[in-house]
Amino acid sequence: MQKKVTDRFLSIYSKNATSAYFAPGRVNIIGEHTDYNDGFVFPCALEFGTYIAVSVRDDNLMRVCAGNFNDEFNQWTLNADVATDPSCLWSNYLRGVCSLLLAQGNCLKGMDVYVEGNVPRGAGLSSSASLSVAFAKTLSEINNLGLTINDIARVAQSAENDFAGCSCGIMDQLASAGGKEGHALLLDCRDLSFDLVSIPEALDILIIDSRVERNLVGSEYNDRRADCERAAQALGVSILRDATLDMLEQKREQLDELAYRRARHVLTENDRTQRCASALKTDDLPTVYQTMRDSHTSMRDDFEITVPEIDFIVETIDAQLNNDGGVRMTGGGFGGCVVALVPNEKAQAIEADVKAKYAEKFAKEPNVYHCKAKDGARVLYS
Ligand code: GAF
Repeated sequence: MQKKVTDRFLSIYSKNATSAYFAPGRVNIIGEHTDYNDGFVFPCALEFGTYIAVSVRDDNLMRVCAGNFNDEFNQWTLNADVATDPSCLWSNYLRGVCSLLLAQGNCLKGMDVYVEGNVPRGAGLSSSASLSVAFAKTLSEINNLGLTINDIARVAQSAENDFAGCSCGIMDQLASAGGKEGHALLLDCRDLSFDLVSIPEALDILIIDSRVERNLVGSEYNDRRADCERAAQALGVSILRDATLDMLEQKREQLDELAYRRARHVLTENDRTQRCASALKTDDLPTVYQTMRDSHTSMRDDFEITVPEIDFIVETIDAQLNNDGGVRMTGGGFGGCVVALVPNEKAQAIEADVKAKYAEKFAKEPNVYHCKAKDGARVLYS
């Protein structure tokens, strides 16, 4: 892919790219819809991601071309007010990163840019976070800004919030910026501190894409955020991270039923996420698997973000695992992917079984990826 991107740059701009950068997509092992509640998440970076090839210009024009969008071009000048372009939605992730870095007082050089990614789109594996993180990393390196992992994640998240109209939390950007080969990140979304936890070599990370595209994610995602905010208010805290399960039970009468169940998911998920990460550290795999299973039940019943196809995949795999592996929906919900942590030797059989049963029930095959945790955003060459 790296070679493909630099070759495409040469044929599009008739000159060689002088440097290239990469940022990955992510999968979340556990900790769903907790990030925007200042809670805990446990994602890892993947092998798929966004590649960016660049050559610096001697003016202040930013010219970008996207391989995933039929080599569509977009451009803007690097002045104080870089605006969104409603006719070119993918460019807004890049425009947003530029705008925010300029607003922070940074000087940015003009560039010719070619972007192409291989994260499956619409599957909830963070193709958009990998794009904004890759571009923030690119700008940091080209302009010697010295952005840290957290700076890159923050700027990429703000670009998505303010320029792409997605009110996501910070998990995806942080995992993409700070991932480490062989590890998942236990991230505290309150202060963005993280702890790298090694994933045993003997386990495969299986990702099963239901191929149910997350069309409703925008409105449903925002509804869940609103439910959480309403719950926090009724509990007398500014954010659910500051609430406890005891508090939730004591004040149950003051919450509507939905707010109560949404809050119960978030509070129990924070606890499960920390227990899962600690258990992985001490090789207590039964606890890792149980927390994943409980997480799925909570997302299905309390947070109500699963769909029948996703529940079917989880139940099918769980039946095969016989308590020797964990499985749950991953990501924002309403379609997308299931993640399973399974012993290497079981992975092929699980894939074959779930493909056959899913195809029989839903008349389409899921896409299955066998993954390992990989490094986060990086320079490919310069
Ligand atoms: C999406 C969001 F972008 C993340 O910030 C996170 O909230 C996730 O859904 C749910 O855990 O990926």
